[in-house]
Amino acid sequence: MSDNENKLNITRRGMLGATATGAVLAGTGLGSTLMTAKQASAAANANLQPGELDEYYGFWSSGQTGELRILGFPSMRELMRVPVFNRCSATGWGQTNESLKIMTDGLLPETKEFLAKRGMNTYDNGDLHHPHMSFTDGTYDGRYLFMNDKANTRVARVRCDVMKCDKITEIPNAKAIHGLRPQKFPRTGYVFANGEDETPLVNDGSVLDDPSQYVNIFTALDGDTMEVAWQVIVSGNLDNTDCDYQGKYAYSTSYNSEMGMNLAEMTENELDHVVVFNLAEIEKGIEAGDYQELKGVKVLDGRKGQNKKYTRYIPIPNSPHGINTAPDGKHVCINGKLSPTVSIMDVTKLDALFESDADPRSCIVGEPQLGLGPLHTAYDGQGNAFTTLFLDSQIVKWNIEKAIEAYGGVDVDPIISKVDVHYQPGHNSTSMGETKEADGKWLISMNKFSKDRFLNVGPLKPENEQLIDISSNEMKVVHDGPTFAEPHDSIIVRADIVNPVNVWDRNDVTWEDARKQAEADGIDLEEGAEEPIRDGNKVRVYMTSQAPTFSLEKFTVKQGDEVTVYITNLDDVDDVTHGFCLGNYGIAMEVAPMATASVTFTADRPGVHWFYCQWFCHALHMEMRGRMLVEPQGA
Ligand code: RUQ
Ligand code: CUA
Repeated sequence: MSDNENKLNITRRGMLGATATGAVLAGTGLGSTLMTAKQASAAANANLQPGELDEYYGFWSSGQTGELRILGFPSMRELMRVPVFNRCSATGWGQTNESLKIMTDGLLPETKEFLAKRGMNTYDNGDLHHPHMSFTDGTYDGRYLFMNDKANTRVARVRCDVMKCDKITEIPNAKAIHGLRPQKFPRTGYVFANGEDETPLVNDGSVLDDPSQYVNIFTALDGDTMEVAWQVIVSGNLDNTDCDYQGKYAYSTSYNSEMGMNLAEMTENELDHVVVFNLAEIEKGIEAGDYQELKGVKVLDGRKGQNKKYTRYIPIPNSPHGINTAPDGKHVCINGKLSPTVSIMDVTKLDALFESDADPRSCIVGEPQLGLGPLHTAYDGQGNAFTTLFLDSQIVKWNIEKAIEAYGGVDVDPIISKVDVHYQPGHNSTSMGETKEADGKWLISMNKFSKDRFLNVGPLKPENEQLIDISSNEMKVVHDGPTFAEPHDSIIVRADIVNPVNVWDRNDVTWEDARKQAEADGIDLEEGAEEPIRDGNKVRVYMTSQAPTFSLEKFTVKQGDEVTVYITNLDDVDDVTHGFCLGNYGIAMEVAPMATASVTFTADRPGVHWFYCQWFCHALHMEMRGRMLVEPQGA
């Protein structure tokens, strides 16, 4: 923005009211002179001094990057990247045997076959939109994070004790897992996952262009085992999902109730819907055998017009997107996207929909007009809601009770204030806002475009996530946070809930296979072996690492051998991670304190090959290296 444009904006916004003016000024540098004392103190909190720790963890998705990111919040400092669906050069994720087991175990047999034909073990891309933590009794419990992969129809879990992915499940029958939420009560429990794209139920190529045979699938996984518990066939593309604080219902927004195949067909209807899933009735249906088994999963029919007690369809204007349960345990906001409205659903009225044939709209108790392009809503735990307006590039703060009164005919305006964000926000998240412990301190607006907010880095620009102080009615943008592709969604979790370890437990399941193999070879992982163990053309090298040395300074194999290198890091000190990088072999991995990691490759290049520690560990880190000698074939 040029100075002239700023001046114009200030004048124009000046007429719209003080809130918008403040926001514009805050972005110009003039803002500092107008900062209230409260804003100054909030800004000070967000800008921590060196060495100060954050009050919250932020768990960020990364969209098409395929990883999970951990931020310190509110400082917005990026702390860690946890590879999940992607391939990671630093950690060896997607290459080590331990990560490949996690990435391949949960794939469908047909996918394994498909990938094998392409010479691949697993997909190396993903599209991770929605990270959410496991719940106990309506709030985060610090056990796991769950996340979706829209690109290759998977759901993953990250262990919060070590902050590593431990399970990835490919979802059968469904296509493109998008919205995902863990059950809030009594605990997780179920993880609900939406299939966004519709396909023929048996998708074997026998049906191509007969949309009447296309279906969408809603999936419940068991969060403890990461196996699919059941699926429900529904009508319409499923977008986002959430569930109640009572453990009775899950619900998903659905655009394209028309089941159209192109844009014109998909947006034809004025009303789309929310599908409500009755968990107890679905469990009864399974008990009673009212399902078909498809690819090993029990699939119930909850399509519109089935009139079974599994689902109800609530008409909502128009292509609703985000769906968010309020911390009051009663209200759910359904964001209209193509409609300027947010529909408020009262979960206490859902029983009646299933028991009698009440008008499905009877659970809608408010529908305020908030602005253009409402996508997602977050909460402060004090009865207020914050909705992103994609087209208006604003966040609107509004009061839920007032919106309900207005719907009942009372002449009140539920809108409290609006603030400009830069630019085009998708998700927003408040501190603890998707739990019953929402604390109303901070809001993050995840904006899809940064345009001119940062130094130009070429045609591909970062996104911009803006930190907003919501401790008063006037929302204050206090920080811009550029990010690489494309964190859709985030959660902000009080730091005391998350307690990762510093050093791995030697008994961890992660290297169970390595331990078994070592036992079979008569080797102790913690001691390593002086010589490679040969088993036909398979060779196993057992090494330990302790700064600044590997237990082997060289080992010899034959050209064509299938070599597995196991490394156990005996350093049990905070932050002494070693690595193993084998030069010109394309091999590299991380070995964290007290962990074992292994990698398998074919030694098809004869000669001397240096391996080195690729994670800085010691003053003699550069010297932490050794040689692999590969004898040429026939020698
Ligand atoms: S959903 S904004 Cu996955 Cu909104 Cu992205
Ligand atoms: Cu060990 Cu660097």
